[in-house]
Formats: sequence, structure tokens, C-alpha cells
Amino acid sequence: MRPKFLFAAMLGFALGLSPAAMAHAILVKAVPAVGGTVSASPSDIRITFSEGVEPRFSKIAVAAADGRSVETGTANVDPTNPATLIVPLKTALQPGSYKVTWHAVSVDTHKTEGSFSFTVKP
Ligand SMILES: [Cu+2]
Repeated sequence: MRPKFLFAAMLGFALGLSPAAMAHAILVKAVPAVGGTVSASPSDIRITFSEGVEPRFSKIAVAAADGRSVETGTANVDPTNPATLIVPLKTALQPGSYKVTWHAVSVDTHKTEGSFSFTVKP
């Protein structure tokens, strides 16, 4: 390895940029979309991550603007895409804004979390 490359590799390691660290499940796409508005209540929340997630250890919680949590069913992954976590909503959402909080455990066991909001149009 040339010194320049070695230095870059060491710097990357020092900054935690090893390939394993970069493989954390981060949100790529959500339905309803992050910050989006939908015209009717969705029947589930779907989040596609950058890598496969473990449905047993990952969760998606939904809360209304007043803080009340929305009842959800068991989280599962899309049978055709293990990176998409799906949680069914047990009741239809009334118009308003909702906050989705997610905790993901990727197949490499790394944990990530985040949240976003969406709006159901009146
Ligand atoms: Cu990881």
C-alpha cells in the first residue's frame, strides 16, 4: 500500500468509517413519505432502510399531535425486501399530523433510530 492510501485508510478507521460502521440501517424511504402529506389514512407505515433489518428487534411507533400513540400491529419485513419494515395501523388515522419514531436493528445487529412526521389531509 502506498503511504498516501495507508494514511487515508488509517484516518477512515480513526473516524469510525470502517465498512461495518457504514452498514448501519438508515432510513432511505418511507411511506407515507418523510414530511409528506397523504389524502387518506394509510393502512400501514413502511420504512425502507439501507440494509436488512430484524423485525423482532425493530419497531415503528406512531403518535398523534396530542401525543397519543396510535395502536399498531406486529412489525414485519416485506417478504420481497428484508430492508423494508412494515407496521400495520389498527385504526384509521383522523386528519392531522403524526410523528413516526423508529428503532431499527440491522442484520449486522447495529442499532439506529430516528423520527419523522407526516400529515393526513382533512
Ligand atoms: Cu452496522
